[in-house]
Amino acid sequence: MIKSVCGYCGVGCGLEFDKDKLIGDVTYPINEGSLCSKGISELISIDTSTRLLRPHIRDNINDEYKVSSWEKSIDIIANKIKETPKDKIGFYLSGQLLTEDYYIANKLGKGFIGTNNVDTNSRTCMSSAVLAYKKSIGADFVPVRMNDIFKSDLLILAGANTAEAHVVFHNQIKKAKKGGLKIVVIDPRYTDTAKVADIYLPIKVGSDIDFFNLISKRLIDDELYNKEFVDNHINNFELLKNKFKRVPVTKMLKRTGLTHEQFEDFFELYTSSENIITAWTMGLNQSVQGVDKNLALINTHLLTGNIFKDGNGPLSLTGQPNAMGGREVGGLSTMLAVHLGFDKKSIKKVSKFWKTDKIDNKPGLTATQMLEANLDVLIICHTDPVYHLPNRNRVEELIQNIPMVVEINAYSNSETSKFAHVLLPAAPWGEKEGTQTNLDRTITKQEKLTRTSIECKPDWEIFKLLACGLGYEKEFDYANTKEIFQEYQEMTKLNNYMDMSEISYDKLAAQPFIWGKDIKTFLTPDKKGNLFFVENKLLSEKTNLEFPFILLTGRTRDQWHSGTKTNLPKTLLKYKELNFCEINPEDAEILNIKNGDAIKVISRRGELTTKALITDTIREKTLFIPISNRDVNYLTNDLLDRESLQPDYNHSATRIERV
Ligand SMILES: Nc1nc2c(c(=O)[nH]1)N[C@H]1C(S)=C(S)[C@@H](COP(=O)(O)OP(=O)(O)OC[C@H]3O[C@@H](n4cnc5c(=O)[nH]c(N)nc54)[C@H](O)[C@@H]3O)O[C@H]1N2
Ligand SMILES: Nc1nc2c(c(=O)[nH]1)N[C@H]1C(S)=C(S)[C@@H](COP(=O)(O)OP(=O)(O)OC[C@H]3O[C@@H](n4cnc5c(=O)[nH]c(N)nc54)[C@H](O)[C@@H]3O)O[C@H]1N2
Ligand code: SF4
Ligand SMILES: [Mo]
Repeated sequence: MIKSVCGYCGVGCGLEFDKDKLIGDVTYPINEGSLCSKGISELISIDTSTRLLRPHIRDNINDEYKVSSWEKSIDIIANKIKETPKDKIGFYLSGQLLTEDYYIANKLGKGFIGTNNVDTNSRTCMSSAVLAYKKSIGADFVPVRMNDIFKSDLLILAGANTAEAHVVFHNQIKKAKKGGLKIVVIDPRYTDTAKVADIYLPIKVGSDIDFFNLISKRLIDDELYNKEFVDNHINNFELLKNKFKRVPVTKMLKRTGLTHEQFEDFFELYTSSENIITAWTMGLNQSVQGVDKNLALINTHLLTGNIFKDGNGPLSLTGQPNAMGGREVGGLSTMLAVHLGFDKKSIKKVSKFWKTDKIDNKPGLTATQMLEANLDVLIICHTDPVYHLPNRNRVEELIQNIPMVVEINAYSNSETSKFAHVLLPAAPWGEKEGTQTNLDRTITKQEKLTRTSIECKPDWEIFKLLACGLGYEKEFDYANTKEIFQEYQEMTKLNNYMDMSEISYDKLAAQPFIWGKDIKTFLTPDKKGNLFFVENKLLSEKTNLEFPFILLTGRTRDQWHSGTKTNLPKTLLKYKELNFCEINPEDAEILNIKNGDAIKVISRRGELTTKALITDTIREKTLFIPISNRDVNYLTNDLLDRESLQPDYNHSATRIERV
């Protein structure tokens, strides 16, 4: 029997592999033996006809790919990199890479090629939360753990659909509810998550800042905030108090679409709850004001003092299995490594550690900037930007201007593969080993369960080959993932709150490690939390008579994003039709649309054809299309948050036509 961990979502469930069977690990603290359909079906996805099994190359994206050798393919890429100015090279990584993969790619890009254009799809996912945590509590540090729900009185889920996106955690929420936990769900859709709520608040899309500001203002006005905590541990209180004197309360409540009674019922529960966790995900992060939405939410915890104690705190629910580990390593272009930035001192420390003098001192391009930056080489690994970036028609135009696009993928049917020149076959989950950090800082180990397909290589090894092709054999002389992990462990000593040196790599699979367990104070220089006054600036795309609907996009339980691993003929667990667009019955009636009708959804940027699913679980004038519909981003808007540069995926103005 081998113990390993699921490679899908940020919950990071432990599992056991016995000959050819996968089951949940009953001794594992997070899932206690249970797995969701994705975890159970991990093995199925290793063995499908759509695996990418050999390197492929072509000169032009209109040509057919030809099978190539590793040697030749790496040569072509290395030669191109050597002749390209470093600021014209980009690495587009993924929160699904293992920590060792991330470490090597980051070291190669930032440390030796000398470009900080090393970013990740987490930019489209977590970057607003990263920025908000840094601003308010001083570091990209999640100060709550999932198990805290058992010590809490109230769990608020804002823009998070745990029933479909963090399934096993959702089961734990249901268990905690039996023990007395109250649950509030804030979502424009009455989701499966909302079904377990004590109070469901059908908020209007994009008005979460108003909602959280209403809470903060009331806490201050009614003197219900924690005065002692604020006096001793919090900055900017007077400023916030003064700013709140002039906010238009009635207008704010109106914007949320909630009634006075709904808010009062909620506020009564809120103020009578001693321990509170507020969890959120894409409903807040993916926004032109994603950082501000996070800050408005975190403000409430700073005012009440519901932070850094059991059963309390602002809990960002990371989506991908190792988005957190990637951030720790330094996989965002806006940081260098181990949570260090591009200040002189940090560059000096990291240069010394890596024994290099090539590190550039300014942040690199973000994933959401790379395609329009006239790059000459773009290396994409474990993610599918043509599928996942907003405003796809423009993405397709831009990617065609890049002379060399390299895609490293374990499967052959991504959308990006249509625009690449070189395809390199990676070994997927089960065929490789390495570590990952889940959404609440638990470091676990994926184990190799089956032989690696002959020509496939783990992602770290592919970056190592590339490093060697560029002449850095000595600096990238790793024999296995353990050696890389141990170097990374050593590196975490450069950051005073992140030391991971006590972990034993060999014991990790059986004994996960939780880092930062003892951090119970703010990580800002003055050890105080920072309040920020933020306002809903209504910056998202406006609806009008021509485009009267707001489009939401999001997860369904059994599918993983583009579906290369989950939308397979052999996967028997499809509990939901994938091709649909939810629409409210009143809107459908006005448009004379019946359930199942073929419809065209159109935005200013593109269109797609799908089927109407009429349901009163969605607010009027709002639509929902699951992201397993690969065409979804032909519709979405490429507006970005000005600080995090995360896209405003959830607020595109659209209209519907019957086909
Ligand atoms: N099954 C499955 N699970 C997954 C994934 C997957 O592909 N499939 N992906 C993983 C990843 S990478 C991520 S990031 C997470 C995402 O996890 P979640 O964010 O929980 O999932 P989403 O479905 O994107 O939707 C979030 C909710 O936000 C709501 N929402 C939209 N706009 C607003 C708004 O303005 N305000 C509020 N309050 N709510 C709003 C939507 O209606 C939706 O129900 O899931 C992870 N888990
Ligand atoms: N409209 C809309 N767009 C969105 C979102 C949304 O909510 N709405 N969410 C955004 C978010 S939060 C995210 S995280 C992104 C996700 O978007 P992507 O990251 O593009 O989605 P995936 O389908 O998970 O892509 C992972 C890729 O890695 C490949 N792969 C699998 N295993 C391996 C391996 O071991 N090695 C390598 N090298 N490759 C492998 C898979 O075949 C797949 O092509 O989408 C973003 N885009
Ligand atoms: S909840 Fe997440 S980690 Fe757990 S089995 Fe499901 S996909 Fe895997
Ligand atoms: Mo994500």
